[in-house]
Amino acid sequence: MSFSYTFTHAICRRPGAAATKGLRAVDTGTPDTDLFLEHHADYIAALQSTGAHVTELAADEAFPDGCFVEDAALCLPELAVIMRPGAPTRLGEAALMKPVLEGLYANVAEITRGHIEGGDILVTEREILIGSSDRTDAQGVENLREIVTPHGYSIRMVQTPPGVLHFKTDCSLLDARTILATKRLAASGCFEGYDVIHVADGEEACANTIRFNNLVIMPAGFPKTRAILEAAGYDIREVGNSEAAKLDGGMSCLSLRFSPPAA
Ligand code: CIR
Repeated sequence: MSFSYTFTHAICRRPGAAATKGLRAVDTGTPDTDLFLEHHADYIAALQSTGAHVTELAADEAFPDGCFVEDAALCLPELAVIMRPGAPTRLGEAALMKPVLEGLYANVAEITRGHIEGGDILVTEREILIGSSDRTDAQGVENLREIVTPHGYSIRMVQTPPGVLHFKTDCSLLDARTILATKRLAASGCFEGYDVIHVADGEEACANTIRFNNLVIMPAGFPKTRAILEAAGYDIREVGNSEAAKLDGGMSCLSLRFSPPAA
């Protein structure tokens, strides 16, 4: 069983009316909250279709970006770690996630120094890759290293490309040895030792997909990359992402994916 892409559980949070005020690097329009909710329901249905149990948390209007739950925590088989988001408006999302994870994990640790957001963390079968970014700094990474090293994990700090929100904006794990990545990120050499599949030119916005059990869940509307992934043997499910994309969000951001330790 591969702990890096095989999961029994996921946690999502519904986007609220405040999503219209979510952070974005470039304003490409205000998200339509009804359509966002429709896409969100499709996303949850895709996760559930693999047999996973999905907890859907209620929207919290105090946090316009609260539906991007991935940034608030890191869930590993042995423990959960509450992150410390680098975006000031998102800091409180971590505290909101803590009691939820305490209900599922006996061991919930917390980042207390620097900043780190889950979107910058790619957990593979052999290591944890973390991209430094505007949201994730060396102090936060060192703090996470101290927490997870005793559990046998090794952390490798790499660089999120300039102008890219998160490391995983540009890459995804496809299986134990394969990563989907943009050419600009793969060119940095950070995936040496892995097999890399490049997203098609012009389709960089679909690099943020997720492998979730038997499925690769990708944003709708990237036919060339879909064809590449299908030819490589992956079972693809597309989910509409037009509204989350207006807030720089994608498939990984919308869930925490994990298998809690047996009680
Ligand atoms: C933000 O800027 O923080 C949100 N609008 C988008 C967060 C996306 N999360 C992710 O890539 N993990």
